[in-house]
Amino acid sequence: MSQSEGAVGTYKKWDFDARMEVEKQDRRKVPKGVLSLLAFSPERAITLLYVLLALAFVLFTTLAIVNLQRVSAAWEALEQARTRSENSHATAWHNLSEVQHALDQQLSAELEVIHSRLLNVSREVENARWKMTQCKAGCGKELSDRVRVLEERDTLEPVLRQLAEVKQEQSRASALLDAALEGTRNLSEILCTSCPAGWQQFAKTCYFFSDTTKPWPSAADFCAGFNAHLAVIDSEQENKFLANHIMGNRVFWLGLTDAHKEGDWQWVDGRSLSLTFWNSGEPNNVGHHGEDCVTIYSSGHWNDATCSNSEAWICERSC
Ligand code: MMA
Ligand code: CA
Repeated sequence: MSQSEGAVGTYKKWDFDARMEVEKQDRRKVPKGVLSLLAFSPERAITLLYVLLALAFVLFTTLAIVNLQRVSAAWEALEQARTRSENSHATAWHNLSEVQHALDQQLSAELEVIHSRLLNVSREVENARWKMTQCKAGCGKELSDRVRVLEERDTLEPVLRQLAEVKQEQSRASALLDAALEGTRNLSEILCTSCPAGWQQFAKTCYFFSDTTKPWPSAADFCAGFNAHLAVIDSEQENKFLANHIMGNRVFWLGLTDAHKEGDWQWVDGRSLSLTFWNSGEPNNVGHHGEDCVTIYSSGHWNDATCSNSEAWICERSC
């Protein structure tokens, strides 16, 4: 044995020893059952392989069968869905054709109506055309007749013109008459001769001072009976004129009232109250019934008094 061979032999021995040691250690680690399984001969290994192969085959077959079942179930569901879809498709198609049929019928009925109307219209057009051809002869005559009438009217024109002139003359005369009437009215106002007996005249106006007394509404009625109204004062001169005709402590109703609305004084002729001669502290609307009618004192001052009081009164009317 060479030196190197000796070295190799030493190495192999060492290697074998080491492996034995490892195996010893492994045997110590692995449990006993597994150890018995692993401790098999080549024949037993082949048998085990076959068994494993058979097991794998069985597993594969089972899986294949299961999958096949699933596929067939899915296929069946698909088939059912397809049938359902075909059915619904057929139903929809049927419905559509029915609707179309109904529409067709309706349309043809409407077309029938339109057609008959068109026939009527064309008949009417034909009629009108016929009438127009007929008219060509007759209407021409009618037109010339009308022209003749218009021409004849020309002969009336001078007469109509005269009539217009007469009308103008009449309106001129009426305007003159109005002016004359206005003149006489002014004259009568200036002369103012038309105040009734017992009435006083002041500035183209007649006044009546009563000797008796009445409540305000009756006094107003009395004046109306003479085409007059209770006195309405619209100047200081007028107020003074009336006051001068009042003797002593007598008072007279004036045509001033707020009976319709408290505090809203109005003259009986509709004029609004602007110039006033209230006594100091008036109007005070005293008493249970209030004071809605106005009297004048000899001083020329006014007082609101109860309308149902009996007082003398002054009527007024233009001359
Ligand atoms: C007083 C005064 C007037 C009132 C009368 C009622 C005499 O005057 O109060 O305002 O209208 O009384 O009689
Ligand atoms: Ca008063």
